[in-house]
Amino acid sequence: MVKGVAVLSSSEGVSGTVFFTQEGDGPTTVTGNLSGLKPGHHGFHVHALGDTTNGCMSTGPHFNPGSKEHGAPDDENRHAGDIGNVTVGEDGTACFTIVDKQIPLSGPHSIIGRAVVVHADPDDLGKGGHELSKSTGNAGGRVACGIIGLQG
Ligand SMILES: [Cu+2]
Ligand SMILES: [Zn+2]
Repeated sequence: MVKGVAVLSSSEGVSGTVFFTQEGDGPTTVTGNLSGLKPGHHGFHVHALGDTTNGCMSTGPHFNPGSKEHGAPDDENRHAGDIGNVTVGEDGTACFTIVDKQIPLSGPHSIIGRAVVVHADPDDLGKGGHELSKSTGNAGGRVACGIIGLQG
């Protein structure tokens, strides 16, 4: 079992912790709690770089080792980092579990040392018809992020 964790911080009052576990070559389970977000759907991705020197802007684009287009978690054509949306309740918090096969915690496409990012707006999963739909899901600003590290 390999475990990872990311502590999210933000200049906009958003905080949270996201945990990752992977058994062998199986899927990765992502569980997390977030608070301080506006109610509704928020794009949630693994971005390529574990660099927050310029806040969430320096985490780079969506992790995309396969050079694909942006999509939904269950699409064949998606960035590895496209793990969809999180749903925030009226109290501004989200508690979620995501199971995904494209975000391993070891090997050449490991997400350890990269970043998770929460966006201001919903991810349209590549289907919104906006000029940004096929690159970012038109998910708006980056409101919180954290670097994914190995957890003991
Ligand atoms: Cu993102
Ligand atoms: Zn993407």
